Amino acid sequence: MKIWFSEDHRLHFPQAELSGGQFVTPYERPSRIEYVLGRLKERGLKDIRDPGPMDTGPVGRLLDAGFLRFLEGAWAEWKASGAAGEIIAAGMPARRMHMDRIPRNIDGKVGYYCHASETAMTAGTWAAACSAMASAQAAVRDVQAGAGAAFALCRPPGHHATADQYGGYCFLNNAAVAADMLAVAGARVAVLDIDFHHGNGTQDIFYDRGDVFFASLHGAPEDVYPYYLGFADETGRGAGEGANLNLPMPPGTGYDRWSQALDLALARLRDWGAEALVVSLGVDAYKDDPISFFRLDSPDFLDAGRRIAGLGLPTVFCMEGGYAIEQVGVNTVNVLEGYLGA
Ligand code: 5XA
Ligand code: ZN
Repeated sequence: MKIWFSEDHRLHFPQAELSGGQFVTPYERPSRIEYVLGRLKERGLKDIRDPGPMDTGPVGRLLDAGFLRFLEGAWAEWKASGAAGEIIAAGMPARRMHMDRIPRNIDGKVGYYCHASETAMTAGTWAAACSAMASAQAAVRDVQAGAGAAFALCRPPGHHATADQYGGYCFLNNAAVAADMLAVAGARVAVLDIDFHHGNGTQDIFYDRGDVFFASLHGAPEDVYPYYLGFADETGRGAGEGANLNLPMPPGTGYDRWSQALDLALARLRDWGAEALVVSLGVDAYKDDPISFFRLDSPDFLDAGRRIAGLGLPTVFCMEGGYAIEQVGVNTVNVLEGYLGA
């Protein structure tokens, strides 16, 4: 299996995350990736390649043009406004305010294009986000050329980013663009999101579409971010009705219940007739993850990989979350090894 990865992820390293009313060092930090790379090499998965530049075509086709322009130019505009620190959204349009008028002021624009203020942007965020997207795109091309599977070691992650908003550590939705590239080429595509957090961005992007099925296993939104999406009764709309499956689970969920949910999602994807698979591969369902509340253990990720392989589909894995830093490598590679060994 080829691994697509860019060193440019390091360009995104904000110093601040708003957490519990304090600024802390972000949980989503470059060292996470070092642990994944280290474990990949330790386990003989050494075909690690640089993806080259992002292909702007598929990104521009799926995501909002104004949002992309904003992300690209935000840092320069922020600095030009005299702001001294990192870009952090201070206010967002709320109930009964205008959602459709884009402010001229950069502080207002940041709030307009952001949905969660824990996520800071810095000088290198755009370049890093493009490099993560390039990895996802290279993995798609790999699978389209006949590889059974490919792993995009994306950082920053993507599944919370919608077509026109960032947040939850995500700027560009890598998995969604990967799925869209596969769908545009004619496949019925399933996105299976096993990150602990609901992939609100991916769901939102495909909610009206009948050619991409989105299934997510996640912490119940009543209890955890993203809070306002990810409920079981969200089943898709219009042509997308029936192509969205949310399986929210409560605090303390262990592998027995989680793996039953996984089997249910896999059965639904199979019945729907998926021909290609994108896995949003987060490993924050791990028992010691600092911002999550599931109880999966490291060997469970091996088993999950085996079960996913049972679909027998060409598969693009895109890295999402996981913050128990030293275990992120083992848990991520366990999914891949479970898949490859099946
Ligand atoms: O998958 N998403 C994450 O791991 C980020 C969650 C951010 C919560 N504030
Ligand atoms: Zn997550």
